[in-house]
Amino acid sequence: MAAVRTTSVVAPRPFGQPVYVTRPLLPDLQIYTAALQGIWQRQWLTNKGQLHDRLERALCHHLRVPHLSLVNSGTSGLMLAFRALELSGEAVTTPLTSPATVSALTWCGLTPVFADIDPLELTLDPDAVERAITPRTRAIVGVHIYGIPCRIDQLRAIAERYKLRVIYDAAHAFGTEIDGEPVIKSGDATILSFHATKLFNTAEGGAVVTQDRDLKQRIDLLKNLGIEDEITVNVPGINARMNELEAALGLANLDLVEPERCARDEIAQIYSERLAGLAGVSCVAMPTGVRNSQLYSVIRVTDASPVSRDDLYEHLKPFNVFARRYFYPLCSNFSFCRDLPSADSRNLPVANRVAQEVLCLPLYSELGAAGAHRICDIIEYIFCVYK
Ligand code: T4K
Repeated sequence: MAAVRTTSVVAPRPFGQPVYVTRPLLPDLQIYTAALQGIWQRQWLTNKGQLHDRLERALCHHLRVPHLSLVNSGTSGLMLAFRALELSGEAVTTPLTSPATVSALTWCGLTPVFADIDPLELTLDPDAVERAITPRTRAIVGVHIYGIPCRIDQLRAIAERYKLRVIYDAAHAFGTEIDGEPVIKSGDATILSFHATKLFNTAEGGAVVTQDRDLKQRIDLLKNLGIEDEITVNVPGINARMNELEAALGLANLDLVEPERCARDEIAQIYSERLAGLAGVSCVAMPTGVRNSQLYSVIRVTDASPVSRDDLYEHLKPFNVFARRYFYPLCSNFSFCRDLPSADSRNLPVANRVAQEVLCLPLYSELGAAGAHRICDIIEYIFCVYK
């Protein structure tokens, strides 16, 4: 840990309550209770209920996509996409992601092959992707990490050249647009997560988005145990159904998403204006033309900073501020991955460095501008004292 310097600067007061990296968006309880009353009356709890179908339609409209299959988590969405596309062999992916991406590949019998990331955009480096391709490669699995879109055009060109499928993990990219176009329209399939910690949530849940009606039908079949009718099952499926209580929450939350995103814009702006001046600190920014999903407010604390990322993370805790080091450690350093040849840190120098630098700061509307300023005061104080 960095040495403590004596200083006359007055320590900011700790928050009275824990300040987490995020808080779930929740509708007015009366609105949700009214929706529950309908569920109680219908006595229809899951298996393609009325609210499930209504939420699918509402999300297609909201996100401007033709087809979308609701599922019970982003992770199951990934597995369904891989199975529906009948993938086997190797898939080139990023190590800077949630364990979900790599676990889903592994559960589907696919071997993840890690490629390094772009040092600024933090998504897959297309040149590294191309170098990772072997005769066994069947897919590229890109992650729009922190809502930053992958280099879609370049990945598409590589996929066409090598006849590969492209699946995007857009767990962080609800509402992300590039020049006005929804990022989730790219690739053969894109998955979304509606976990409690996401901008739009159904407590647990997710979706698979595709432009291909047949693929949607296959996913709908697979998510319901492969059941075609009462006596016909021709493929092994899983239970990845979203239930009515989750769909009701989603319907009630949908109108709240845009105001929440705007409120988060203001908080992110405060962080970027106040923290960018600190030595060795930068705010991760969206490329030009990208509409930010505002899921995470990410700073990078580099070697040039007097306080390391890990020290800053620890020193925030006594102030009741619980930032998160998403995604440290890298997936390539997990015990079940590190023996893969592509997991060697010499193959992933950028990702290994970035994983030591990133810190997600609290970002949710309830924090307000005052809360964001208070967190900046605390960080400035830590920089002043611990150097
Ligand atoms: N792909 C990517 C790139 C992902 O990031 C994820 C999920 C997935 C795929 C898979 O999607 P899902 O299968 O999960 O739908 C959280 C989430 O559990 C996980 O969904 C998410 N990524 C990951 C980045 O973050 P944890 O272990 O950090 O969550 P937890 O419980 O520590 O929550 C973080 C903070 O949020 C807490 O400190 C407090 C707050 N919180 C959390 C919950 C659950 C609340 O205030 N209320 C809550 O109900 O994984």
